[in-house]
This record gives sequence, C-alpha cells and structure tokens, in this order.
Amino acid sequence: MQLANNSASTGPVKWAHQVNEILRRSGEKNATDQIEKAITQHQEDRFLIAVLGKAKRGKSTLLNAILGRRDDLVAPIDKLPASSAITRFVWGEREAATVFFRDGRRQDIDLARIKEFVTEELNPANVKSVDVVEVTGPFPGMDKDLVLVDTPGAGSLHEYHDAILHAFIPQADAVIFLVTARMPLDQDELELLKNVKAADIGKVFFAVNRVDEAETNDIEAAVSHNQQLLSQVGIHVSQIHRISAKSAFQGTVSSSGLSELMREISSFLGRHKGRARDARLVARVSQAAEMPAQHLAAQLASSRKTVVELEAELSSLSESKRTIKQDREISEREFTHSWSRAVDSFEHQVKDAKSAAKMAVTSRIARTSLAGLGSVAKELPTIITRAIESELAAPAQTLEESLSASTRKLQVGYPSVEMQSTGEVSIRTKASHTTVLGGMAGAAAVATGIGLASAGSAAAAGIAAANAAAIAAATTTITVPSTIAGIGSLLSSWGLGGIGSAISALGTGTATAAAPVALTTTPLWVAVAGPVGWTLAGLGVLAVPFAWRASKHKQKDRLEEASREQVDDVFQRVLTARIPALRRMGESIIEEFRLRLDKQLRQIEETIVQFKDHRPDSEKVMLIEKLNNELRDALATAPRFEAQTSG
Ligand SMILES: Nc1nc2c(ncn2[C@@H]2O[C@H](COP(=O)(O)OP(=O)(O)OP(=O)(O)O)[C@@H](O)[C@H]2O)c(=O)[nH]1
Ligand SMILES: [Mg+2]
Repeated sequence: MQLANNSASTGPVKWAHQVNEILRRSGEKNATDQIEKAITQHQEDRFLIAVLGKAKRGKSTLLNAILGRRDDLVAPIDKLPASSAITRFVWGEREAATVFFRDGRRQDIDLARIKEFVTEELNPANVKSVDVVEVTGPFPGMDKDLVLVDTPGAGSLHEYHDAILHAFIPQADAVIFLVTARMPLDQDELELLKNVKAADIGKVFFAVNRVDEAETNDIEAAVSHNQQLLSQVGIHVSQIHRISAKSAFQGTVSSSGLSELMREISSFLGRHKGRARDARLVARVSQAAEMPAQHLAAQLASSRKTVVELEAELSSLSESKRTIKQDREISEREFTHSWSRAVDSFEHQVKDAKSAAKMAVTSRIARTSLAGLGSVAKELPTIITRAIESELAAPAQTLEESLSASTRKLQVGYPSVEMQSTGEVSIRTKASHTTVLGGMAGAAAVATGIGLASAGSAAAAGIAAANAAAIAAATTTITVPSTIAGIGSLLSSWGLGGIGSAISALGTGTATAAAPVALTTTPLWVAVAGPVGWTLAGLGVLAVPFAWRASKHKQKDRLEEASREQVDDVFQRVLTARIPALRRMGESIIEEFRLRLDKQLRQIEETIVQFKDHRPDSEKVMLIEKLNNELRDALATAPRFEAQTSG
C-alpha cells in the first residue's frame, strides 16, 4: 500500500485517538470499544493473517503445513467440520498454549489438549465459551512478527461459526482465502468474501486447495470461475495459487504450491507490512465511526427543521411514493417479462436439445457393428453425457447471459433510496428524478441500514448484486466445462434438488439471493451411469453376454431404447425441476426488491413523524452541531492509502 500523505505510523495512531475522543464525548460506547481494540492491536506491531474459507477447504491442514508441523496437535484436522473456535499462532521460543475465555479467564494448557477447546467434536458449538486459543512455538516456517489465525469454516451448517467469523474478520490485516477446485465458489463463500470486502481488508491471498484430487481442466475452470466472482465482489488478488495443503503437510512441499504462496506472502510483508497495518487501523476506525457519523448528521439536520418543514417533507415523500409506484411497476414488468422470456427460450432449446441428444446417442449405437456392441454398452454413460452436454452448453450460456442482463437492468432501473453524508436521503427514480428528504429521513435510513451514498455501490448494490452474483454462480455451474466431473455434478444438482432447495429458501422470502448450486462431488457414475447401468443390466444387456449372440439385433434395439430412456430421464428432470425453480427465482428476486424498498420508505416516514412530535432543545442542538462538525472534520483528514495492487 502506498501511504499518500503520511509516512510514519504515529500519524494514523494519533488520528485514531482523536476520532476516539470525539466518539467518547458523543456517548458512542460500541464505537470507542472497537477503536481502542484496533489501537491496541496496532501497537502490538504484529501482522495478523487469517486463513478463511468454508468448512473442509483445508484451512487447518494449510496452517500445520505453514507452521512446519508433523502432527495436527495445534490445528486439528478432520473430515467432519473440525474447528469450532479461533486459534492464533505466534512465534515464541518455546511451545505453549493458552486458552482465553469470553469471560476474561485464561488457562495454560498442554498442546495435546488444544483439541478440547477448538474442535467441534470436543467443544461443540463452542460450549466452553472460548474466545481464542493462543499457541506459541518456534515454528520453523513462521515469520517472527506474524500472527497466523485458524478459523472455523464458514457456511450455514454451524451458524455460530459465521457469527464468530463476522466478529473476527475486522481484526485481520490480511487474509488467506481457501477454496477447492471441485466445489466452485458458492453462496457461503461469496458472503464470506463480501465480509472481507466490507471490512476493507486490502490484501487477500487466494488459493485453490486440494488440487491433488482434481483434474487440470477442473482446476483451471475453478480458477477462472473464482476470478470472475472475485471481480464481481470487487476483490483484487494478485495471484490465484493452486496448492495441495495435504501434500505440503505430508512433507512434499516442493510440488504442493505452498512455496509460491509463501513467497507471495513474504514479498508482500517485506514491502508493505507497516503501511498495510496503518491502513487497517485507519479502515477500522473509519468503519467504527461511520454509523455514529450518520447518527449525528441525521440528528443535526432534523433538529434544524421546523414543524412546517417536516410536514412539507412528509408530503414530498408521499409525492415521490407515487412516482416510485409507477417506476417500480414498469421495472418489475420489464424484469418479469425478460426473465420469463429467457427461461421460456431455454425451455424450448432444452426440448430441441433432448431430441438432438437422443438422435446422437441412438445413431452412435446404430452405427456400431454387432461385434462392437459390448464395448459401446460399457461406454454408454460417457456417450450419453457427452451428447447431453454438447447439446446443452450453448443454451445454458445464453440463459446465463440473459438472466444476468435482466437482473442488471432491474438493479439500474428500480427506484432506490440512498443516504447522503449530509444526513439527507435521496430517492432515485427513473429519468434521474431525485427527491431529497431532510435529516430525519436520514436517521430512518440509518435505522433501516441504508448505506451512505458515498460508500458507493459496494454497499448499495445490496440484494441486486447478491442476486446477480448468485445467478452468475448458479448458472455458471450449468456451463461447467466439458469434463465428466463437471457434467456429473451438473446432472446431480439438477436431479438431486440442489438448486431446488436453495430456491425454496428464496420462495419463503428468507433468502435474499438464491444459494447457487453447490456442485456435489457425486460423479457422473452416480448421477447417470447408475441408472443406465441398472437399466441395461435389467435388460440383460450387460449381465448376460452370451445371450447377445442369440438375438443381437434385439439387443441393439434394447440398447437404443435404454439410451433414449436415459436421455429422457435427464431432460425430464431439467424440465420439471430446474426450469420451474428458475422461474421461482425470478419471482423471488422481484419480491426482495419490493419488500426492501417498502420497508425503507415506511421507516423513513415513521421517523419523520416521530421527529415532528419530539423536538430537541437549543442546548442539545448546539452540542450535536459541535460534535458533528468535529467528527466530520476528523474523518475528512483521515490518512489516505491507495489500494494495494501488487504482491
Ligand atoms: N486431498 C486433499 N485433501 C485435503 C487437502 N487439504 C485438506 N484436505 C483434507 O480435507 C479435510 C479437511 O481438512 P481440514 O484442514 O480439517 O479443513 P478445514 O478447512 O480446517 O475444516 P474446518 O475446520 O471444519 O472448517 C481433511 O480430511 C484433510 O485431510 C488437500 O490439499 N488435498
Ligand atoms: Mg479447521
């Protein structure tokens, strides 16, 4: 990171204290607690890198490898969700471990007992109320002023893991984000990345792990898929590493990709450590001050209004509600129309693809000599899959593009409410008609969680972006590359209801965005070969080779018939499960937009009414004004850093 107007780190610390003091006088206890914690951490002069990722991506394995451990005593590894609490690793002359509990107690323990406090198995749901376990040791692979952190896996399985992570992420100076090649980035991982982005963490080291168990094609597909999603979330990474934490842990570091990852980390630390830590302090203080600043600005703007002005504001609000109503109806109609047109056209193409795929498979069988029938029968699952895949690839691609385009258009055209740094609220409708409401609306905006307009679309993108990302993620999986594993998981996700359940959450209105299809690792052979094998066996084709000679022609007919049935079966699932789910997804997206805007408008109105009925006295107004100005000036002079772009 480049420090633009401050070269020494006393600048950021002094500034942090200054902001803290203003917030203390404003009675913002939460914010001051956060800032004090950030200052203390900054003074420790250690760089904290957290390993983040969904459960089972290999975080603990990677840490053991980095720390040069032969066993997994310090960071237990498991096939089942393992880590249930945060562990910090710090360099020290001798090995030691201390458990810090939430109530302030601490307990020194042997390394062998670490798993009693950090694993789901022995400390389920963190019932022991562990805040953090700190492990020190002369770790051979570790830089002395580094703190490495193992975290519980993100994801809906254990909700409190997400809560722990959410609270912890802002403390990280940088992040190692782990994904795997066999599972494309899913909704949980997107959420996690968004948290990293929202915490303004400037440096993300990104690695695709477990490459030892994936085909090169799949790894490269995962890399480009991840790249696309990362840029959607707005996170820049210098490199996407391909690693095998397991091989590194087992001692084959050279081919594991670990050295390259570690090289990027040390080169970053060598060049940017001090500045990155300063930038983190400034980001944490700015974030802690954001809400209080909005509160103050909103309070101030409101206290300056007269009752008459407030009433005028209420009528201006109901005026804009009429415009909003027209606007949103047009937007919704357009969206619904284009969404269903895209799905209709996909449905059509699927039907055509079905005939074409059947034709391709049966003509392949028809072309086969009677003697070659046996080997064709064995290859049939592959033949069927390839035929289906090649027919569906293009329609799926078109579908993805159309759905993303519809959602982008909705996002742009739908009326939106934004808060200005002045504490005012602007309502954007079509034809750039903007209504600005006063400060009380601002207070409501704060309450409703409407982002600062200046915070830009990162926050404001909200559901729209989430949905767009989800659609991209959900539909990209349709176009997963021409590998057996890809199509296998595609089919299983269609057939086994992956998207179905993700979307039913949307249907109930509980999810803001469809969780994208989680690619199951079920290989093709389960998704397709299973039924094919079974059918063929049922027909006696595979089971009784001798019978072939008796009536080879009949066998050929049966083989053709069985293949047609298989193709039908797969397409049936697409038509009856996948396509209706896509339609529901469109409805849910509209529903989310509608509910959110309604809620925002309602709260703004309620708050204006409340301010009208309760006016502050002049002394209070002066105090608010003073604090507001001081905080605004302090935040405006925050030390500035340019985004980190190189390793
Ligand atoms: N094949 C392979 N398996 C790996 C690799 N890294 C980790 N694993 C395996 O994945 C499983 C989970 O590894 P962990 O290190 O416990 O994963 P984690 O991300 O810490 O999991 P949680 O703590 O539950 O979030 C274990 O069975 C590991 O052996 C790898 O590079 N290749
Ligand atoms: Mg773990």
